[in-house]
Amino acid sequence: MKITHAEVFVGGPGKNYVTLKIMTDEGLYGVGDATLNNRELLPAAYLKEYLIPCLIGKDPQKIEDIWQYFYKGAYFRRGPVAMAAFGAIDQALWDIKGKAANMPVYQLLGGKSRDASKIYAHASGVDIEHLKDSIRGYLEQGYEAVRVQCGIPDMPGSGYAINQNKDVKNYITSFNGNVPKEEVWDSKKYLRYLPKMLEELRVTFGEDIDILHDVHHRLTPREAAQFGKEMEQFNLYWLEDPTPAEDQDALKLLRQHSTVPIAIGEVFNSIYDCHQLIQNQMIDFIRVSCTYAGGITPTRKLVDFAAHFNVKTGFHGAPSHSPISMAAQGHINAWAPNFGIQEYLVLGTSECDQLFPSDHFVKNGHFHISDAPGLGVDFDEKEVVKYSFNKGYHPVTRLTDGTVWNY
Ligand code: GCO
Ligand code: MG
Repeated sequence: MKITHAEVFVGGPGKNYVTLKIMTDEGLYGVGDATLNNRELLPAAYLKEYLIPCLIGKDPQKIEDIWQYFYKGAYFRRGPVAMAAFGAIDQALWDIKGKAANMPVYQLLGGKSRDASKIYAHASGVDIEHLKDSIRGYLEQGYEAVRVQCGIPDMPGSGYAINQNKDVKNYITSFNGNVPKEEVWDSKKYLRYLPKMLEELRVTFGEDIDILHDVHHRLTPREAAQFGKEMEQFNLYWLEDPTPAEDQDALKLLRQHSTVPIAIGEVFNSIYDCHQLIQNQMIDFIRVSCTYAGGITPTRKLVDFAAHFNVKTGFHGAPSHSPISMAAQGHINAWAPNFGIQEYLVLGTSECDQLFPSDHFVKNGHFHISDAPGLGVDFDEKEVVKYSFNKGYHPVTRLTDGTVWNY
C-alpha cells in the first residue's frame, strides 16, 4: 500500500478544526486532527509545507517508522506545533490500519478493558447559583463527574473558564479583533472564595458526585500547597494544573502538604515533559491529548509507562479537539488498563455531526466507542467548505497591579 496524496482542511462550526486526510493507492483513506487551539494555521502549514511532501509514496502501514522519521528527522524535537502535525498523521495512519484490518483501533491496541469510558463535563457559572444550575443540567443527563468553575465575587469578568454566553465551544477564545482580550486575576480572592464554593456544592449535591476543579496554572507553589491542604475535606476527584506545568519542582511542596489528587499535562507534548512527574508519583492523572502529544503511537507508550507508577489517564478534551482526536482518545480509553476519566465537551451540534459523521455516542456520562473499522469517524469535505478561518487568541491575564500572570 502506498500514500498517494494528503490534504489539510481548516474550518468547522465555531472552531478552526485542522483536519488531515491521507489517501492511498488502495482507495483506503485515514483522517487525523491537528487542531492547535488559537494557533491553528501553524500545524496546518507545517503539514502542507514540510510533512505531506515526505509522506507521498510511503507505506502507510509503517506507522512506527513514519513517526520516528518525522520526530527524529525534525532535529528540533517536540513543541506543540510539530507534535500536533505529527499527531494528525499518526491518527490518520491508525485509521487506515484499522480499516485495512477491518477492526476498530481499540482492537489493535489490545482490545477493550471496559464497555464505556467515564467522561466529565464542564459546569460553570458567573456565580454559584448559575454554577449549580449548570451542574444540575449535567446530572439530569446522567453525568457522574463535573468540572466546576465559578466567577469569584469582587473579581468581575474573571475566574478561569466561566461560560457567560453558554457558547460551549468558544468561551476560552477571544475572536474580537486583532489582539487578545485581557482578564484580571487576584489569587487572594480566589483562595478565599473557593472553599466556600466547594462547601456549598457538597451540601447541595452530596458526596457521590465526582467534583473536579481546574486552577489553570494560577497559583504559586506555596499557595498551591496551602490550597491543596484545604481541598482535602471536599474529596475532589482531582485538582488540575495548580501551578504552571513547566515548573515541575513546584509540585514538591504541594505533595508534601496534601493528598489531594493532582492532574497535569494538557500543555505537555511528550513523555519527556512528564516522565519524572510520573516516575516520582508527583501526579495522579496524566492529561496529555493525543493530538498535542504526537498521536496514538507516543500516547500509548506514555500511558503504558504511567500504568507502572499508578498514574491514571485523564486526557484533555477541550472544545478545540475535533471529533477525530476525541475518537482517537476514545480508542485508547477503551483499552488503557489505567484509564481514569476523559474530559468531554458536548460538541454534538448537528453541523459538527455532519462534518464528522460517526457512531460513537455519549450516554449517562460515558463515551461509547463504535465498532466501525479504524477510528470510526469520517470527514465530509463538502461540509467543510461552508466554514472559513477566524483568528482567535487565548485571553491574557494580569494581576490587579497590571503584572502579566498565567492564563
Ligand atoms: C481544560 C483546559 C482548556 C484550556 C484550553 C486552551 O482543562 O479543558 O484548561 O480549556 O484552557 O485547552 O486551549
Ligand atoms: Mg485544564
